[in-house]
Amino acid sequence: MATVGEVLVQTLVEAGVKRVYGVVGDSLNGLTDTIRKSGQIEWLHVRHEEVAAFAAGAEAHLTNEIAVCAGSCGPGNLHLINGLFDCYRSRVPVLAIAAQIPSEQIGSGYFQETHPEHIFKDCSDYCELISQPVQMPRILAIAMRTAITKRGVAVVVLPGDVALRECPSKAITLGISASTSVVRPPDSEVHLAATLLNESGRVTILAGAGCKEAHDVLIAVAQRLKAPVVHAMRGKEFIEYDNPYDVGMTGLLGFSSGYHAMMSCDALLMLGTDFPYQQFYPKDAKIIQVDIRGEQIGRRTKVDLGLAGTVKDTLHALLPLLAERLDTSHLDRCVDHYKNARQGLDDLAVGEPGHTPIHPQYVAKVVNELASEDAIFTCDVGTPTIWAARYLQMNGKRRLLGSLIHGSMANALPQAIGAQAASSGRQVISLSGDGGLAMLLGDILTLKQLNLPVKLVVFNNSSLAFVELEMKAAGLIDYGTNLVNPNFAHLAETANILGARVEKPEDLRSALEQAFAHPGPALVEVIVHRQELSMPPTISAEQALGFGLYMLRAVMNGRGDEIVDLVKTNLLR
Ligand SMILES: Cc1ncc(C[n+]2csc(CCOP(=O)(O)OP(=O)(O)O)c2C)c(N)n1
Repeated sequence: MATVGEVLVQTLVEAGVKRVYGVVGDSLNGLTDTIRKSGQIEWLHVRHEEVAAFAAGAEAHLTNEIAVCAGSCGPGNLHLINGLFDCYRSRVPVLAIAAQIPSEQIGSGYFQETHPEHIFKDCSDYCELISQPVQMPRILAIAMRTAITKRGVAVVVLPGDVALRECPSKAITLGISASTSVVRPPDSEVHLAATLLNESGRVTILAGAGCKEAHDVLIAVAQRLKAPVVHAMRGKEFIEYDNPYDVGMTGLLGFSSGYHAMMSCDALLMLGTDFPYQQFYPKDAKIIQVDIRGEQIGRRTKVDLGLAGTVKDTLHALLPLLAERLDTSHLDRCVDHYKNARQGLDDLAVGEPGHTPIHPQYVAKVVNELASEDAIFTCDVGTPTIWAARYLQMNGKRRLLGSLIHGSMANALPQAIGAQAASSGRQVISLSGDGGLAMLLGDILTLKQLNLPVKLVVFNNSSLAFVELEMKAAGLIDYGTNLVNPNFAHLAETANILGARVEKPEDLRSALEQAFAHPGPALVEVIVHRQELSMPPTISAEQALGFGLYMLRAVMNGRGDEIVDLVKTNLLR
């Protein structure tokens, strides 16, 4: 009779799982040994379980298929948590196997004892303890179906001894795949939406991650309504390209054209977005919101009409009902504004020989130019996300991943690991912060060990720069943000990874070219300007006051030069 572990692995194989990310440990040994013997699933050994969870999330994001991570009992699976929160909130299908202490010891305060079925509740859609072998196939099937259909996280808690016992029940075929169901609101509601849009003056579209697979119909709707399209960061990879209606982003990472397109409309059509910042929504416009998850409708701004359905299916129903609009003045104004804003951003992305430290914008711009047509980018939370938002160009083939809802630092390297493992042959580039990279630094070793040719571009500004901006905007003196860094390029070389350190703009291009052409993993560390802080598209009175206060305090603390820099790089834009 097959063991529980064997039936579990058989189920994973039949569901198309190719690999499991994790760190071994006694309570997991039964499972890892079965994986070894199966020869059909790869065990991808990372150095920190958080990396395993982020990597699985990246794989799921890119493939649309369920991906798997695992951690041993107690601390091993606790380390998964932050990465799993990211997967859960980004809605990607991930199964986590949380090994548990021997079943007879549960409840006795045993070595490494925790209760994962409680701990993982907040970051999963399904979380169950398998306390006896006969349960396993059914619990696993429910877990996997939940993760796949809800696009979320499922956790099975499996004591090591149970995994080794004989399994009296057989593997269950899941019988489902990632949902391709057509989901759209009833005709009556689609008609209401069409009437509202047809009767409104200026219409603006705000598009998010739910616009995946809806590119063409979205453009057709924008064309019909002569509506500028603002995107949220998670929508960037799906709708920014081949889009003459694109007017950029709004929000804290965005720029002024996106902000004004939103604020100057009479009707806002929100498509597959849960964009969280209330202050960036128009106050008086009529708002229509389309979202596959009805529970998200209206939770950020008031909504006049909420439509529960996929963006793609809903827009296909809506498009024939929309009257062709002839007045292009709102669109023209927003597109012109965008051109100006874009020019302003491009002007900052310069690398004049001899001018140091290098502008991080220039780094992002050159990376964008040199990256392949179908590159996969990951960007760390912090300023790398801003540079990615502003300077990476999407084209329908490129992909862009970040920790864009959970907002966890140190996401980029782990996500690059998962992206590369799942997409061999594609170029994977991580835009890493020096703080972010250092946080899960151990896993640069994984690149060599698993032979993953990821390219790490490290923005070394010797600081937690994004937080410095936050502090300054709040009128605080920056504190606790300084980083005393090693030479990351040397560090990479010690780990047998190609390393380069770039201090002058004139050396950047060739260093990146060399790294990108290298067949193995490579790290390019660029010493960038610390004060190159990006201002939100509109700065509130409190923030402006904050900057003023910061300056006053900094001057009083004898940091006048820094102020001159700050004013030059930020406030005079
Ligand atoms: C795990 C975690 N810790 C702390 C934060 C708060 N935080 C957000 S951005 C940031 C700084 C990131 O620094 P770095 O990676 O060096 O990028 P930089 O902004 O300097 O370019 C911090 C500390 C966070 N988002 N996640």
